Amino acid sequence: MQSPAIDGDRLWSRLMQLAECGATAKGGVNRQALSLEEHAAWRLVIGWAESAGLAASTDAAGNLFLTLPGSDAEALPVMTGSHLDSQPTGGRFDGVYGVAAALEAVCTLAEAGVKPSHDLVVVAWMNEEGSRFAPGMMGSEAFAGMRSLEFIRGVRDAVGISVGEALDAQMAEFSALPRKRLGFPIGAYVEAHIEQGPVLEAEEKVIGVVTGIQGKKTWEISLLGEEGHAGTLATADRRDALDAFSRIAQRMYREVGGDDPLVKFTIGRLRVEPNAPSVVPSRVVFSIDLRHPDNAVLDRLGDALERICKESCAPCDVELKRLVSAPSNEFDSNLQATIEQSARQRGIPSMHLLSAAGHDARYMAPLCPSAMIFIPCRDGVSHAEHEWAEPAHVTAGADVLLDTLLTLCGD
Ligand code: HGY
Ligand code: MN
Ligand code: MN
Repeated sequence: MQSPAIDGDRLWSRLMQLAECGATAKGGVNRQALSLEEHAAWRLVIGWAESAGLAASTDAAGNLFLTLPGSDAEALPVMTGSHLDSQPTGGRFDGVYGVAAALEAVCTLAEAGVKPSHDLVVVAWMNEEGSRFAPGMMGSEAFAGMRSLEFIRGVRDAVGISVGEALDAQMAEFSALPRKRLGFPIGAYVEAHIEQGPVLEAEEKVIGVVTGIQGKKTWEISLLGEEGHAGTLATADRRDALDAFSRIAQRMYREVGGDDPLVKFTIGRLRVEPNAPSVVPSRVVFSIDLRHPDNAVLDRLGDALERICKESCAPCDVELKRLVSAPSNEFDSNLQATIEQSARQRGIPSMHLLSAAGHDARYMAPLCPSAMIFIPCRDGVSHAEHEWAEPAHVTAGADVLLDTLLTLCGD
């Protein structure tokens, strides 16, 4: 069946409206997971979905589903979407593009009177970014049964609010939404997303057929020392947690982040306590985000990071909390071929590439045939307020997504 044409102007307008939910002064967004800003985005997408005849629902992990019912009750749903939460200095496209493009594709079908054989489910995953609540990808991991609801609900943000409390507030705010059981069978999953890297733009391609997502490990590491008077406590008698951190960090940057350009090593969050100019720091808590496409290298470097902590923490103590350990994966080759064929038939230049950024699709891949469609972003910039994508690319990605959904439904 020839795909009906998506409305690119409507899609762009909706992306710009969603960018108002948590808009920052510099033109980006700060739309934290389970925040009032994300609730505002929920209300927009639910309104658009329901006006096209889709049914909105949620689950105990705070995921949002917008469903166009299919004709074959036996057929497993086909799912597509991404996330609505952002980084604190986020852009207008990371995550939200995948939700808006999915909604545009499915609404286009609904408005054309197409009744797909399979339920088509648009999803907005809870807390993909892991900014307010770490680790990220809580909604998709809970859906996939890879993280317990108990663990998730117990995680607290910087001001002590737990995911459980924020989830309960969201459920109260959207109490009219029916609840699906957490983790229902799906037949296939496709996620559209900006590349968040420079490759497509450099190669002058518009569609990225994503082969997989590189591996990732994250930790929260605490160094435990002792408060002391900055003016009276002798250096030799100090258990200075920040001094220990500086030794450990320097070794990590040198010995792990060093010469292999494929290694992505980031210390993105650092908390010093009591964080007072005249007190010797007693506690330092910092994050580590380590990524590499080769699983054996990722494991080896992860072990090296933990060894460095233990070797260089004295006279302080160290606590290592592993948060994520996700190997590199491969997406379904048939789905990749479907995406590539759609781009070719539409005369859109495409290429295969590995995703350097993480996505919820990683956790769908073990459940069902899964794939991702990338579009370029300007200068490869993301997780920054000046993140940008071109309207023509936004439309092209949604067109290819629509073709892929129709192929998955056998329509
Ligand atoms: O961190 C990531 O790779 C994703 O953009 N949250
Ligand atoms: Mn994202
Ligand atoms: Mn992101």
